[in-house]
This record gives sequence, structure tokens and C-alpha cells, in this order.
Amino acid sequence: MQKITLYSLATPNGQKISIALEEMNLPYEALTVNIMKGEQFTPEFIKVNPNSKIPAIVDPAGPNGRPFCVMESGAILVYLAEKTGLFLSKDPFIKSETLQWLFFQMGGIGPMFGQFGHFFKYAGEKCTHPYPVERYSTEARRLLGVLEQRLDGRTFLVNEEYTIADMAIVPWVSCLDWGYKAKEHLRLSEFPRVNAWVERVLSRPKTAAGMKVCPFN
Ligand SMILES: N[C@@H](CCC(=O)N[C@@H](CS)C(=O)NCC(=O)O)C(=O)O
Repeated sequence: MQKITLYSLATPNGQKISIALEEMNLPYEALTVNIMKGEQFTPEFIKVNPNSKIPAIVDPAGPNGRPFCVMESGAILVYLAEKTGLFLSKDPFIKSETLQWLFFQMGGIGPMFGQFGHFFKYAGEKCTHPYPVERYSTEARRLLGVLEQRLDGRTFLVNEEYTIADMAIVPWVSCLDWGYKAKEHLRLSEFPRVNAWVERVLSRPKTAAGMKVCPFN
């Protein structure tokens, strides 16, 4: 099988895709796009992702047998799952539940945690008003509460099956601690089922390997 090219950086959105490539045993070549240096705006990368964001992939053997570019991490996860037949069940019930939690990440966890991280960790000098941190902390904790509830009696987000929904959400939740250093601020210990699920998911060797692809130097 020809190698997929992954354009990424070890941010939560990037990690989702390297986790999936590892877990699906797909051959790939990872190219780091340093978004701090503006490499997402080069003409070469814009041909792959017109939105200038990581992650993106090029599959040399796309749906019509020709090279195919895929942007948007949620769409990439679905594409890879359908290509391999892994981590997205064909059973309509399980498939819908997986997509619901994947979209919950794409529309909720990602944007809200991302804004939280921006104001909590990075924008301190530019914005001294407490409102953004308050707003996004409250929303981040609310979303963690939804996950805590969902994980009551479940091993993974969709019952006993490890799916692309877990792959999408775990990098964002773990980033609250290792990336944003917000463990105390968000009182993460109040979400024991979420913490146990993060540990369970990150103890999978391939998922752990995927977390380390395209590191920040
Ligand atoms: N909705 C997009 C979001 C991707 C995204 O925001 N990527 C960030 C890194 S985590 C990025 O490339 N930022 C560069 C920039 O905004 O210029 C996805 O899920 O793929």
C-alpha cells in the first residue's frame, strides 16, 4: 500500500489523525507544518488545505485511484475509517452514535477548549479582562460534565468499542493538563470517569505513539 502523507503538528487536532493512522496500521509519512512559523500559508500547503490549517492528508490511492486531499480532522477520521473499515461500525446505531460524539468534538469540545486555552494560556498580555477565561472555563467544565455522564458504565464513548470519537476527543481532554496546564483551574479531579477514560485510551500503545507524531521542537 502506498504511503499517505500527513501534514500535521502535535496539537490536539493533529494528534487525532496520527492516532488514527497508527491504530489503523496505515503506512504514512508525517510532515511537520510549523504553524508558529506560518508554514500553513505556503502555496504548496494551500493546495492540500485551502483553509491553511493542520491537519490534512494526501492519499495517493484516493477513491478514484488517484491522489486525493482531505482537510478537516473530523472528515479525515471518517475518510480513514471508511477506507479501512475500522473504528466506525457499519451498524447504523453504533455508526450514528460514533458520529454524534465525533461532531460533539468538532462543534463543541474543539472550539471551546481551543478558546479556553487561548485566553487562559496565551492571551494574558493582550486581554486582562476576566470575562473570556470565565466564559470558556464554564463551558469547558460543562462539556467535561457531559463526558463524565456519558462515561458512566461505559468503557469508551460508544460502549465497549474504541472508535474515531474517542480518538478525536482524548487529545483535547489530555491537552487541558499537559498543554494548557489547567488541571487545578478547571478542577479536573472532579471528573473521575473522564480521567480514567483518558488513562485507558492513552495506555493503548498505538494511540500513545500517535500522540507523539510531529512534535513541537
Ligand atoms: N476544524 C479544523 C481546525 C484545525 C485547526 O484549528 N488547526 C490549528 C492547529 S490545532 C491550525 O492549523 N492553526 C493555524 C492557524 O490558525 O493559522 C480541523 O478540525 O481540522
